Amino acid sequence: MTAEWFEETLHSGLRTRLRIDKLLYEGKSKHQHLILFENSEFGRVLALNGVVQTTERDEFIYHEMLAHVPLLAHGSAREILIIGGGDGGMLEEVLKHKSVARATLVEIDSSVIDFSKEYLRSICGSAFEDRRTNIVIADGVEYVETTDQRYDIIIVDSTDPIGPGEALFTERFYTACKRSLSQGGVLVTQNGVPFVQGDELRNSLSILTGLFADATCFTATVPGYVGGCMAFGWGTDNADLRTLPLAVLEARLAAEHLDARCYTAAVHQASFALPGYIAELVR
Ligand code: AG3
Repeated sequence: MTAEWFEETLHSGLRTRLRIDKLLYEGKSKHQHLILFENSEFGRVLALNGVVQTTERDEFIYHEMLAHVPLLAHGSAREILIIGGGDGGMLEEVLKHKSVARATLVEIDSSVIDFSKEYLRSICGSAFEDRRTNIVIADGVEYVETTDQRYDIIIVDSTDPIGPGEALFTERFYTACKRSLSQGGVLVTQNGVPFVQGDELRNSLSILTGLFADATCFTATVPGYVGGCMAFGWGTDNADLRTLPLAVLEARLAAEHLDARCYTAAVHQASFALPGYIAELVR
């Protein structure tokens, strides 16, 4: 029997294939095509509309970096908003922080949440059942435009800017995020792999630079997102948050029980050091 392969269709001249050792689910929700399979290198792999979203083996890198960097830089974040993130991996990392009083997750596709509760417990744990969790099934843009709540951290854990994710890369959305942040709050965004998605990062950063006193990106290498390191957008009016001394980050980390496997205070600081080809896209 010949093996079946999943082929990612995100980039036009680059196609990655992952072997489907066992197909666990395939189907269509109201918003997108979902596939979940087992792969020898990555464990369970979730792809939406042909694009790998998260895998059991490498999800810790993405979720730790996009959650712990802004939360530990802020130092006392109570109200957190996650846009997207229906797999629950980001929610789980956010809830590890003692300061967090409430984590609101706004997901457009409820089926991703139901599905993750059933198949991706190794990624979401019991995050959906935490008493601080507030799940809202809604359009992320409409939610941030209309909420009265102010958030200390907003994490955009989105798909790429194709299909339902497209609206989450617009000036309209980023402006609404800025409005919904508390004073000194931080917006972080999933901003693609700049080597192959440079225009996306340039576009987001040109908007964030106009909205925030401090806008840049930080990076992490996530093996399942091919093409090099991934960039995360960073926008805040408190420029000090990006230049905290190592000792401050270390003390904050020591006070938490994050059990992190990727995040360290030194990795946090280093993630803001941008290679020239990325720095060029950001200014
Ligand atoms: N969503 C980000 C997927 C990005 C894929 N893009 C890429 N390979 N360039 C992750 C959702 C995890 N909670």
